[in-house]
Amino acid sequence: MKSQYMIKPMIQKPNSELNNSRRRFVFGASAMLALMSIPFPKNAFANALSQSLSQLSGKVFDLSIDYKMVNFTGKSARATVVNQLLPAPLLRWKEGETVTLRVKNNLDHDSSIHWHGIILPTEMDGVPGFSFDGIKPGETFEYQFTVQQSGTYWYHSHSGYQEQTGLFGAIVIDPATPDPVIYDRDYVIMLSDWSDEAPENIYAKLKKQADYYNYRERTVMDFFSDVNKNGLANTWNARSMWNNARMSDTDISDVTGSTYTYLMNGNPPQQGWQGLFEQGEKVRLRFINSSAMTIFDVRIPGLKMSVVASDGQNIQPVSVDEFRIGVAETYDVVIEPEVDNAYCIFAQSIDRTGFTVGNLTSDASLHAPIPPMDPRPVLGHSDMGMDMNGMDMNGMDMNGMDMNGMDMNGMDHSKMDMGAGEMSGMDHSKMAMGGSDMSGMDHSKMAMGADDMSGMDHSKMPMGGGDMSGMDHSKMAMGAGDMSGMDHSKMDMGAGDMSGMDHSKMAMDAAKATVSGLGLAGFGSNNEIKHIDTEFGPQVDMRADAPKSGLHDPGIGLRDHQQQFNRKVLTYGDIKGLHPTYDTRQPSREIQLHLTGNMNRYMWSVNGVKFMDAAPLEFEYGERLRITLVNDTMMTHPMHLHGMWSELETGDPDFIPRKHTVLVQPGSKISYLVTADAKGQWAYHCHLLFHMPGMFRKVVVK
Ligand SMILES: [Cu+2]
Repeated sequence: MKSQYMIKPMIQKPNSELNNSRRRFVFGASAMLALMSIPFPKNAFANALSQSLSQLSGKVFDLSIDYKMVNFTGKSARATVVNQLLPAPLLRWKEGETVTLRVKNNLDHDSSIHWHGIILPTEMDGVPGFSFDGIKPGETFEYQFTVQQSGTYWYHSHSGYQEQTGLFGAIVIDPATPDPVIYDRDYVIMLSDWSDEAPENIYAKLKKQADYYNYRERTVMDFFSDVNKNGLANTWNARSMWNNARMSDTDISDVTGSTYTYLMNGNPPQQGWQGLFEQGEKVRLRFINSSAMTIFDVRIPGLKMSVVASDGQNIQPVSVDEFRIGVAETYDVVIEPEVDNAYCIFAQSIDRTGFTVGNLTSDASLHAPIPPMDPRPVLGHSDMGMDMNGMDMNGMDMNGMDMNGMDMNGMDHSKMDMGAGEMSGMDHSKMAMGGSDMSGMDHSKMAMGADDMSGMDHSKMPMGGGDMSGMDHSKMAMGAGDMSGMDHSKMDMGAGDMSGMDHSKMAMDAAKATVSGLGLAGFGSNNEIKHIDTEFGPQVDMRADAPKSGLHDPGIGLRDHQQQFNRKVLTYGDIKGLHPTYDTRQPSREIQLHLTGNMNRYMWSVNGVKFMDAAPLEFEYGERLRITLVNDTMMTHPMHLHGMWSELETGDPDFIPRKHTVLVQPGSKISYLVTADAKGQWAYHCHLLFHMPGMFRKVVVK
């Protein structure tokens, strides 16, 4: 226990400017409360010019980039726009056609447009320094490429902070063959974050004080309520841990609603976006998160959403009530709204400091009420990659824990989600279960996904005499978890009555269990998590020693939504490609990359090395490889690889979904496969705009 623990610094900031901002925020929050407690003003949509996206279609497009004064907050500020629009015009292409895009830069700075998620030649990718030199002031650059895919994508500037000031637009590509998704009407829903502050100033403030925009540190009142709930010792330990790590347990986002106004298709919340539908229509909503820094949680109260595409690629439909969309990700959902009703499309920021809304109705005079925001999330031990899930309790001595005679009959482990559990290294050696009555234990919903169970040592776990008849493992899916290395050799199951144990549907597919750490395509990595030398030093303030898989975790702030609100939240583990896996080869190697940083100094890096000092990553043309990302920070990072698909290993080798941007959760790991089928130089980076200077790599395919 650290004696220098103080409450004061957590509730008071010496910085007077900050105090002003705090007052502003408090005002903002109460204004928001007022909004939430009453239905949407009846005339809000009618009075305001609820902006819809303007669309350009065809094969040749003229786009011009300009500055423009806009007003989203009551104050006017300068934006960067395309054809005078924010968001930029929606471009509608057709799969198989060759498109030409003439982009004129009327700014007094270099500019560029990157076609996000589009498979194209490296010189058309629009990244200054990699693909081309950028577009100089007054010049026009002509992009031309053949469209080889269909679905929902977007485009944005890859120069400076232009993306934050409005330079982003949607791309919808209609498929060459009949669309497997059935719908009568579609809308693009573009989510973004606007600030009147110049992005240069936001970044400068973060460099000076990383939690500048975070005024939600837990207060002294929270402290006493935690004491009541968890006891003094536990609260004290948790608090001093956070203090030692010099982080706040509510630092979910770097930049928050204290400066941001969240927009839906360019409409601030007080105005909202509106979409109409007619009786019996299936409506396809194409969500695009074109924010600079904001991850959103999206739901439509009263409606199930069938998620049909992720990052433009069709997936096997998943019915959900809510989903998280990382910066740069896209999700298509199909809904079946009822006529004479209005629905609120509600997107709240991950840190619950603000939201943006739309009204979906068959009758323009109807307006859905805006739901309250969910409670703010609080970071826990597991977000630091410390697995406290009753599994790896560092330092806790479970030796001699005597479970003899414990009646485990009727134990319900149904909500014990081991999906993401890393169980390697578990030592059950002295856990005596002898004599326990385990009949009636229900493991039915105990999903063990593609867990790495290698290294589990059950050697001295005597189960002698235990009555295990009646244990039902039938739905205990153990996927193709690597169980090599599990040592049951000395697990004495002696005279236990195991008759009646039903393992019949326990798909262990032993043939698939592999001995190598590489693991099979579709199931992710089995390799040991290693922190290399460059990860040690003042540039890195945290290393996840027991990162869990991010696959089945809805994410910070969403984990209890099923139990609390009965909302099914999409997880990556739910996503399976609609199209069978394109490249069925096994990966021939794996690159483990650690997302690192020093939160307090606002420095971001990969493997502890910032972009400027890093050698490029080299892929061999044609190779099939795996990338495993380990998040050694408290932030959720959306990682985007240009030029090639990121094939997320969600547990089904036959239907590996393709993505272009993958959220890596705090203290977690995730794996995807890449076929290096595109020669050239490609960017690979965190899509949080202010993380990009450090958390960035050049990928060279040759
Ligand atoms: Cu990041």
